[in-house]
Amino acid sequence: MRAQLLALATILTLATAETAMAQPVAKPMADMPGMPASATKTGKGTGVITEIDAKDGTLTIKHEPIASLGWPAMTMGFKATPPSLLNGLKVGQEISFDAKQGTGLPEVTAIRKQ
Ligand SMILES: [Cu+2]
Repeated sequence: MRAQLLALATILTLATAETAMAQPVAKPMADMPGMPASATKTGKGTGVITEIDAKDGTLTIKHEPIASLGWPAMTMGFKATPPSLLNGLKVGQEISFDAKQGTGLPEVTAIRKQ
């Protein structure tokens, strides 16, 4: 009985760990499995700005899936190219944007207010 409980606890722990790993988090796409960092790809997306760092020229967007990039819906960080794209934007704003994924942090190359 004790061994069975132990096995059950192990299964639950593994299941919890797997669920935690599936949660969308803001991080470079290069860290994500199945996303090759070699070729540069582009795509258009829509989403909501959840964070802006004007000093670093970066922003975080909770975006809808972008098929051409193979991205599911998630919240992730982008480099604004150029950083002036961030001018006049606010957290909570709905935007559409052009994204570019090369090596390193994905870039946003155009932002349109919705
Ligand atoms: Cu993403």
